[in-house]
Amino acid sequence: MTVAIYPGSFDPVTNGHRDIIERASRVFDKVVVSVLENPRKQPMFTIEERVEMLKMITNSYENVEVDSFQGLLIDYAKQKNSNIVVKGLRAMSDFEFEFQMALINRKLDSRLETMFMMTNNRYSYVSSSIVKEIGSYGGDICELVPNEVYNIIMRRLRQERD
Ligand code: COD
Repeated sequence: MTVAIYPGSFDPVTNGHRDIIERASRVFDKVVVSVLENPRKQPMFTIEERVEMLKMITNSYENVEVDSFQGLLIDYAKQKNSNIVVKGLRAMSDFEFEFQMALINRKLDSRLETMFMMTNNRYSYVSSSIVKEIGSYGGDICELVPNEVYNIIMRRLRQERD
């Protein structure tokens, strides 16, 4: 059984993330979408909130699990019996960073393969930061985030503005 890990911050989840999850679920037997608990970052949504939102948008996919992790991705992948990491690629700017990450991860664990999925061109400009930026000025984010979590995200953005 091929188990792939799709790691990220998902702060918050966007339609770009959802597109990668959906496509990966058609390629691998199982996809574990996992939120990094990064003590060095100050996220807008807690780990629990991000996990919950991911669960809400993936509950119809039988082969998708949502989880969170701390520490190194290679250790987490081992724990999940996986040697495949899925990453999404938008522009060249993603490539440079992701290329370095893929090489570092393979240096740390030679079994680990990083598989890249090109963004869907409908979402190539979408990122969690853009969602937060637009939302913080009261702009409409309805085409950027999944319908199921739109209200939750809007509520938090409004609270941050007030
Ligand atoms: N279209 C396609 N893909 C997208 C889109 C989009 N519109 N938006 C985001 N993505 C992809 C990103 O390219 C990324 O692959 C993934 O979705 C998650 O994105 P984010 O922004 O939510 O998450 P990141 O990039 O902040 O996540 C970083 C990780 C958590 C993956 C990384 O920091 C990590 O693995 N950390 C663990 C520690 C470790 O092992 N580090 C490596 C050794 S130093």
